[in-house]
Amino acid sequence: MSGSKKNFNDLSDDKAVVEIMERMAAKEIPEISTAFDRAQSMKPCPIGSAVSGICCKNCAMGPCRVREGRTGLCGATISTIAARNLARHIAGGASAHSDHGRDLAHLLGLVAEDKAPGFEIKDELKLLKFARNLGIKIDDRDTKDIAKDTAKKAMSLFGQQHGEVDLIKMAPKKRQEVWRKYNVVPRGIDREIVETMHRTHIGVDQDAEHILDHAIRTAISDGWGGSMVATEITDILFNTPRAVPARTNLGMLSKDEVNLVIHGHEPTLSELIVELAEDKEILGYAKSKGAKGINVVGICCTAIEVLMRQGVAPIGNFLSQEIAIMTGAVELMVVDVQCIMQALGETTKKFHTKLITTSPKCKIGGATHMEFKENNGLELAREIIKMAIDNFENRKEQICIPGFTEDLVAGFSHEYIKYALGGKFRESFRPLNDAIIDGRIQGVVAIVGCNNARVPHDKYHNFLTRELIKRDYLVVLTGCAAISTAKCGLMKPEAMKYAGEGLRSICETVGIPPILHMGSCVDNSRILTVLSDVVKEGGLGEDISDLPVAGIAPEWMSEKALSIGTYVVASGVYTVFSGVPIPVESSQEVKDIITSGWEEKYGGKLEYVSDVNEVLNKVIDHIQSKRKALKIDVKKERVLFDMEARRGM
Ligand code: BF8
Repeated sequence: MSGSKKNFNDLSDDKAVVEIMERMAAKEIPEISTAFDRAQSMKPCPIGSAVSGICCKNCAMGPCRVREGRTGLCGATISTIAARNLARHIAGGASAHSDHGRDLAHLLGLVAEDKAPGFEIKDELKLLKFARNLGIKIDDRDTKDIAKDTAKKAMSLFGQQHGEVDLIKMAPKKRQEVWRKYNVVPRGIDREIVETMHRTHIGVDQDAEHILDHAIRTAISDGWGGSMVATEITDILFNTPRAVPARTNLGMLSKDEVNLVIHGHEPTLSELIVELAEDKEILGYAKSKGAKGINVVGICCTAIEVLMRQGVAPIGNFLSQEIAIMTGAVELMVVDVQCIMQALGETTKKFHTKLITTSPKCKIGGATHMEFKENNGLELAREIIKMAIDNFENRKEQICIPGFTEDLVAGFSHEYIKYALGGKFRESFRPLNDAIIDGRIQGVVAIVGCNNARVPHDKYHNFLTRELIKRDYLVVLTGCAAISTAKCGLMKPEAMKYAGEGLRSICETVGIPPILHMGSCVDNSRILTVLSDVVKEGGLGEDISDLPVAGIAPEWMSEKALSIGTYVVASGVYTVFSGVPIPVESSQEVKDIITSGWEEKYGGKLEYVSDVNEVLNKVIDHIQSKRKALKIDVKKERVLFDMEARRGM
């Protein structure tokens, strides 16, 4: 990698990542091609931008590159192609989240039948709550019977052909009515994804708005369906998160312990690895090989799952995955699904690091495949840890672990936020609603999504978070955005000094940081649950679209981000994408549909804004317009009553 020190700082906000790049430039570590390099040496294909036209490759008469005034060979217009492409991306994202949810529902069923050694139901209360939402009979039935029926019902939501996916009833009544009015209530999760593929096949749905309404239906089946199933069952099996202190960044790699990195999205095998790594016998084995212990750390959303429940250190987000290997200190990286760069296969070859794939859905060249099945989790976890230990002696002397770490507090499930706000006996969102109404908190902004090698790493997440809390906007985060702000020190109670006076007063009273880590990407469903509860609490309108809230995906790159953005919009929230455009730039008609068109129907719009300062202003303007509509835009003076005044009341 070439470039001056200054350039490296321009590429990433993460000092640890910059240090590794500098050391590679100084030839202290082997030269490796990273996503940062590849982004510089290969420009993105310009097709899809407003000037170059759009590409349709859905049949073999093409690919057709269509510019303004022309159509594809079949007559498809720019708008039809743009809508079809966006719908397919959304289906891709929805399928990833939902397939993850399906696997957890399957696991819950096996746990209920005692067929998954090592796993158990850890949060019975959450099971009962979820079972009720699915219409399962509770009475005084045995927990395992309830779990069996819950798993069966959750599974059935995927293949359901008619009716409504039950979980949409978790949304406010008014929201459900909006969806029914526009006929976008999902009938079944898999059905909507399959129908997206069918409608976008050559010669089927050719009306951009009609295609995009189905894209909305598909996205709702993700947020209020597949993702909701994934989050709820993960809590049931591994516990609902509560505030948990932890540390982050590459400095959490250990120079004298076996470093085992878990990476991907599914918590199942990783939870077992984390638990087993503390087993005395295994620790003894590690010591017999010269290591002081076993250090399990994580990357991306698998890291977040085990952070939220067990305080495991997330050492980095999407763009840190290759960089972590380059420290030379990673004995083994075990991956499951999603956001795993194929480049890891080549990168790990240049170091002693072993790369292990475990999902039946994911193999990577250069990796060893050790397949996870629900009934072999314990043995597999043990085998993988042993493999990492055995590899410790192959570590070269020259390792380079950047000395950067940061404290953070994670674990803000919607249940924990409610508890933090009201205490054990009066848990409620009332204090949050009141703080928004009296203006100490101006609104809530969700900053979510990825890193993108075309965008300076972490910088947009961190900039927007700082600017928003300064102005009294509470920020909630998930996914790589959350890891980003944790690494820069904003996710700890001490960060309240950066918050405005109003937000700070709430954080001090409640004892929370000014930004709340709500989990992995699949856990954006938690944000939906909070929004519904805030509406139900009262005083801020009757629907999510009335709330002074907004969503931002500043460094997005994955199809999942597009699905999330779309279900958040469908739920009534203004959502801005930045960094790189949503792939509909070439069609003004489609841009109009997903902005003013969706706003008119669903109360939320999906917009791309390139300038990050403008993103900030637009989000603030939007929230202020919602405050105005709610008539809470005028700051009420706090009146302090003395005893005399009280007597006169
Ligand atoms: O699901 S934020 S880069 S890691 S897609 Fe991937 Fe994006 Fe990160 Fe988690 Ni989400």
